[in-house]
Amino acid sequence: MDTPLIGIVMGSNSDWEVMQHAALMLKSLGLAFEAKVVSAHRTPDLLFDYAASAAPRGLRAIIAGAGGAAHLPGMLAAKTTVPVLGVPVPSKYLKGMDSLLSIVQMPKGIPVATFAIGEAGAANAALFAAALLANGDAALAARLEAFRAEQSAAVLNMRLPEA
Ligand code: RP5
Repeated sequence: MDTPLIGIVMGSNSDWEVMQHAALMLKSLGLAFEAKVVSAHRTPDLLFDYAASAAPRGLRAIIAGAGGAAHLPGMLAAKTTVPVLGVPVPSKYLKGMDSLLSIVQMPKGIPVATFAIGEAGAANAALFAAALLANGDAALAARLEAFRAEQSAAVLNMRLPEA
């Protein structure tokens, strides 16, 4: 098993349905990652340990997903300078608007890169993490280019039904 370069964390296993899209994208790009449940308010000590160990363990980015009053990405970012990519997970009552606003509205000084609510945000966070790492990895940059080319080809091949 390769040493993980990207950490995917989420506040609950109920977030996995969304966050698995980050994992699937990293897998398809051949990037080593780990995925764990770390809750900001239910396991705060684990959150601190995870953030403290991230850089020494070689993590280059952390993709953090949470729903509701989503403290996880911001608190991780407060405790490590490893880039934190926040994914707002849809919530039952406010449909993820609460998650989005709590992740995106970080006060000045502690940045969290915030992505779209839900699956698209999870997949895009993985693509963004890959782009960060591709700066120093030509093979990964080529795999990202290939992904883009396949995506373009799929759209160019789209056909519409007869009206
Ligand atoms: C947050 O509360 C989690 O990120 C999750 O989105 C939400 C609900 O958690 P569960 O009640 O499903 O464990 O902490």
